[in-house]
Amino acid sequence: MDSFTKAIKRYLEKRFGNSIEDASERQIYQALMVITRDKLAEKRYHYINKLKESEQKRVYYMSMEFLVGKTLRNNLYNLGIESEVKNFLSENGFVLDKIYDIEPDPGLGNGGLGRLASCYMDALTSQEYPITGFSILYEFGIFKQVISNGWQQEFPDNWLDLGKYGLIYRSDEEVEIKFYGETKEQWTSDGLRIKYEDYTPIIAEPYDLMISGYETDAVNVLRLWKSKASGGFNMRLFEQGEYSKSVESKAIAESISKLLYPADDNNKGKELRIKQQYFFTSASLQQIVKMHYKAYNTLDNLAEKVVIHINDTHPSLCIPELMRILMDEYEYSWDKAWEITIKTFAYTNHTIMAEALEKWSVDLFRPILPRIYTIISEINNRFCKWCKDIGASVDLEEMSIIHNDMIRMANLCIVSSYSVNGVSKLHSDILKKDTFKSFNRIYPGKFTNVTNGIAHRRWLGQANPELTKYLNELLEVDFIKDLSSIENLLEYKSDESVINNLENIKKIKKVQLAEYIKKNTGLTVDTNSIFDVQIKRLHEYKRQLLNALHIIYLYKEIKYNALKPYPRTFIFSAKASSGYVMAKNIIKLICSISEIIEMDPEVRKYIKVVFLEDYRVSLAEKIIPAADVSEQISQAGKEASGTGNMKLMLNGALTLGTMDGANVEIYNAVGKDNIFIFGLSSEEVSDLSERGYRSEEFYQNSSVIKETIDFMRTLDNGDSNFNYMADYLVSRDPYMCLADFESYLEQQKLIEKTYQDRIKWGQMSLVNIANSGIFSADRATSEYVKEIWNIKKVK
Ligand code: 26V
Repeated sequence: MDSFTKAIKRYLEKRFGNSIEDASERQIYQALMVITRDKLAEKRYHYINKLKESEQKRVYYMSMEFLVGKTLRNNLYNLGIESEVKNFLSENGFVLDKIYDIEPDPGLGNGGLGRLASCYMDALTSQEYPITGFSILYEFGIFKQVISNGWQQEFPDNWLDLGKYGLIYRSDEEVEIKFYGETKEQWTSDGLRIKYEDYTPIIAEPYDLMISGYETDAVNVLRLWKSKASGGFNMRLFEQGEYSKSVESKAIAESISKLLYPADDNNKGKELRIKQQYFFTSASLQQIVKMHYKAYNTLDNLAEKVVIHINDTHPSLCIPELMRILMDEYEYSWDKAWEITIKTFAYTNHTIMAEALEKWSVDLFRPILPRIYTIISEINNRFCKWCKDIGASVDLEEMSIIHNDMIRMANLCIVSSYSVNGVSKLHSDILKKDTFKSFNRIYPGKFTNVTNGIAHRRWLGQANPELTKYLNELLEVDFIKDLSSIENLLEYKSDESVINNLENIKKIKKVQLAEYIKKNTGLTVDTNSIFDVQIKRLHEYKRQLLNALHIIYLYKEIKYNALKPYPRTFIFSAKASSGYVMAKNIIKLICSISEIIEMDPEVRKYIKVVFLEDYRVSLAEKIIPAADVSEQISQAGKEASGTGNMKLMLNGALTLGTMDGANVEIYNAVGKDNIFIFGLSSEEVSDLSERGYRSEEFYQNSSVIKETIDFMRTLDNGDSNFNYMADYLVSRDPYMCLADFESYLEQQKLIEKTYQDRIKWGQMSLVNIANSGIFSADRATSEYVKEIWNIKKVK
């Protein structure tokens, strides 16, 4: 620690010519970021040497997204020096929390998929497993959301400005990526060779982010690739005065890593997206193969020493890229290359929403990646032939990789990987029984389940130090090291003093959140009210609209039926992808409800609606510890897993949910008396869908639905969209909000009643915390380690 504080002082002197007394907060921030990074790099050096010596198998985790969250606090916490640094700074007149605030959230992801990747990096590193993440160094992460008159507006997120201090540039490991051009077959003395001509080269520059583990010597790396033109700008054009043309190719090259695609809901076959995918998969594969060859002088044993994990289909071009490298650069035959390839890849599916399943049109794809296209096409031909040969009555319409001139990336992944998994029991069952049933028939045993998990060290240890400290003293076990030991809390279920203490901690977190709400929205919320929270991407299938409809119902009852409900604060936070009109309309609707209630003194005594803008990891860390109710109300069968549900449960919120995704497993863990379940099951949804769902029938046949929707229309003032949304619900309602409304209402009433029995609620909350052990990312990643990857700790 002494060396750490010395290093900070030295950095301030050398870099800024400042002593700590004269330093600014911004300088302190920079010094802390750099010194922490370098300390981790030094640890990494020892760790990597051990790893190399042991020649053990490694995992490479490929993901277009890693939603890392702020790094500084996480690293100081993991290094076990947070309180010393805090004291050192406060002795010198600085507040560590204010320094933390300076760091931008590296928003290199859209939502659950990207956050999961980061939780897994953290958990695997804490358990000393050798893993490297690969992704793109987006210059602009997920947009900053500003709400203006209720409508979402998007602004660029220039995170590198202040975020760059955590990165290490590795100029020695640049690689070249080839686009466009033509491939030619050429007979040489060694046989048939592929010659690739007239291609456009792009350079991939590597930047490493150190990933620390909790109380361990392990340090893993997240490698982020940045695109750069090969050869800079055109000097001749520049001299001729054609300045903008001279830098054009540079700008085109750099556009590849410019921006994270801010949509997670549809795949609108964009050229730039294909380029991003190939750019980072090719760069990563080239590096993996090169390192392996250097270590072993052969690639024959690649599959024994390497697992490449594909996080959703976005990195699926890894597969043909490995085939290409093996055949074109290392002269392997097709058969030998294929044998290695199918033993190297494992794939996780994260969605069954048809719009999000990736497909590329052949016409778009082939000119950009001619050689890769030929390889995919050959994989497909051989796969289709194999299907016919085994004589299975298989459905090639459903299974072939290329179909109707579209390349189906999930099919490519299934055919080319040794393992395919879903992310919750229900989701994995749906994959096997429905989405990929024919594949499951011809590949028995290939499909498995690994239920998602969360990094509890961040989501409890760091986000809720008050609860962590209390449980530590009470339980006398190190549940931060091993979350399963948190079940010891169950012993205190009947201990009223424990229940009271938990309630007091919840209150502290609610007061903190209320301050944030006041500061950011101007709204004053009652910290004795129920904090009812729905935080996640805005998607119709997640049904924020159902939640809004319930609030409209309450408003009507308070206003016209003298209902005096127990006070509630409904808290929303969500980004909509920029082209998703209906999602933006739902945000507008929620904001309009909030405004109307705020203007009505009769109503705002009881209910308030808060929409917090710019949902991101650091905001989630503030909201989750303060939540009483966790809204997990997706249409059954649609949410692959959910992970926010687990984070909220761990912090003592009670789930109000459908039997969907991991909610089913939360239900099994806590038992029916400690959760509020409503709505159709996924089979019932399918049945109703098949029979033909008509929301208007629900409107006509239920007086509460009818009255609520009719009332909703009266709120429309021309500037709002109540009428428009009412029409949508009655005429379309694609995710069956109306079908589930009455059952939702019933559970909402039960919540209100139960909350007022403070002991009962406290006990339920305690049972939730105590049973959250299975949702640790340590458990989830251990399953990947044992069931899929077969790797060992670095000792
Ligand atoms: C899809 C697409 C489609 C093309 C445009 C860009 C883009 C970007 C991301 C995605 C991913 C959608 C899949 C996803 O985020 N799934 C979520 O994964 C979580 C972690 O497994 C899981 O908890 C959520 O239930 C699931 O929705």
